[in-house]
Amino acid sequence: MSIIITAFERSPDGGKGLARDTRVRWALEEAGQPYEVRPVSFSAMKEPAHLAVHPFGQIPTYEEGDLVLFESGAIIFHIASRHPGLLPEDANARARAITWMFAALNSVEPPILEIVTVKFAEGDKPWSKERLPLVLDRIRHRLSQLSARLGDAEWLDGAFSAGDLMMVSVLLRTRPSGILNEFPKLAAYVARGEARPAYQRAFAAQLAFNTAQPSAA
Ligand SMILES: N[C@@H](CCC(=O)N[C@@H](CS)C(=O)NCC(=O)O)C(=O)O
Repeated sequence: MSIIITAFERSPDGGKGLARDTRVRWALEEAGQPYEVRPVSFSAMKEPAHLAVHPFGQIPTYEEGDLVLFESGAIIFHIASRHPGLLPEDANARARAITWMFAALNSVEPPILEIVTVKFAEGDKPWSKERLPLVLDRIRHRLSQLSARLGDAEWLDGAFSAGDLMMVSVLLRTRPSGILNEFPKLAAYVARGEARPAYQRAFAAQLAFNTAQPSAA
């Protein structure tokens, strides 16, 4: 059954791989599943056809036969549940890997997303410049806790899992701020994730997609 995901027609990051289709591409590459990409423009995202697939008018989405999913966490959990390689066989190890997926999305990504809010959505507010250091300090606090837990381990809990895939994807979003360099263990962890052949393929695919010449039609 063919898999179709959606991605920005042109990612605002110009192909740096920070849009959330990259993490879905990465999971599909780890699972060895071929997929197609349907580009969606910012305006099409808010129209009924896309809203029928994604209630909040966003990307990524995932279609496989009559299964339609949204939310990168749910999509990656689905891929990891259906194919070997992203979740351990042992039930307790599996539960812990899933815990790290939730931790990435619920405890680490929210403070990181505040950078975008303060810089763009609130950038014109008189208090925005004062707020930014507070936001960065909250991120530092969370990253120092994560770094302490990771320690010198290669991955968060034994072998690489969907928990690491999600955590590395979330941490990559701090890259434009440079904050990751303050946490050498986390920077090395992210570099290990980026070095995985499946990540390399996913990154190259989104880069090619975001830098392709628009068709003449
Ligand atoms: N929690 C959602 C967030 C989805 C999301 O924010 N997608 C962004 C792209 S990475 C988007 O579509 N932004 C455009 C918009 O919200 O209008 C997920 O993890 O999939």
